[in-house]
Amino acid sequence: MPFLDAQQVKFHRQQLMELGYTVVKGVWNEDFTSEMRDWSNTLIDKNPPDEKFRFQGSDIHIFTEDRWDRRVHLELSSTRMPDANAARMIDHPTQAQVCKDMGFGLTSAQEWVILLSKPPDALQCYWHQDYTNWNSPESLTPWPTVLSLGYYLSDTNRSNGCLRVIPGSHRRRHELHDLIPTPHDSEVQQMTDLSGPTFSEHPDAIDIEASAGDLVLVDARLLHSTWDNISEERRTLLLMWQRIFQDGAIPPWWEGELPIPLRNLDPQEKYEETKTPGDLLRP
Ligand SMILES: O=C(O)CCC(=O)C(=O)O
Ligand SMILES: [Fe+2]
Repeated sequence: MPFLDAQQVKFHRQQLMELGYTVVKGVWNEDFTSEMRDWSNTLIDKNPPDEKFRFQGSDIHIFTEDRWDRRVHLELSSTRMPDANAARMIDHPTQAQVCKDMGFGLTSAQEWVILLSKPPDALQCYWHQDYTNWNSPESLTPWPTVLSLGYYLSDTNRSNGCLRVIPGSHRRRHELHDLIPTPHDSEVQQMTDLSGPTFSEHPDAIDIEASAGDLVLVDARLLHSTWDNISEERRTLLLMWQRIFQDGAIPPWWEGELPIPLRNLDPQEKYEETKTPGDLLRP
């Protein structure tokens, strides 16, 4: 049985394409959400956050047991471990149903879940985006090709470090693109002066408040950051990545024009990866 009706599908697709994000309410039920909350609390208590990741909080990668068995370079540590819950989240049946309803087609899911937990008094995250294929015309697709699927384990708002985004910045250059350092590199991780644009309260930014168990879908190209956590509770996010519409695939439900550079996209051609948008991204 579908989770989303036709009108909801239209709404969420439109938001995802025009704004770069959408929130599907109540995908994890209360039981599953509270089970993941208890499990993640134990994990975080055992592996307290490292100061190096002060803009993320705890940054723990939990691998499916299959992926862990195939590991080559991975070593067990306080931030890298296998757990059966990873597959339960990645293969969650309601999430799979939402992806089916949305018409995401063939998806390729990363085989680990990222746990990002901001303790009380944690700093905000910096403005960044998480896309790495900016040299390719694929970076101009109206639909996402790299998508994060996230669940907050508490209701989020400005005072406990909710997500904030620049709507539309996944497809249009925004002034922040040229004012911020390369995402996740040591330069930004080591910043101590938080008064500049990288940590600014930009007037174009909006808060995304989610309830515990909502599915927050974000296009990897979207500029985002978080607020700091000034509450007394930790704020935990469980995040998964999926690739969709790969190798030039066009969603069967897409009815608009294709951006010109995309019409000639050769899926065989390989572009050098870069985390920084170049000339292809226009205002
Ligand atoms: O901690 C958060 O809410 C945001 C984390 C983030 O940057 C992301 O989801 O890619
Ligand atoms: Fe991010």
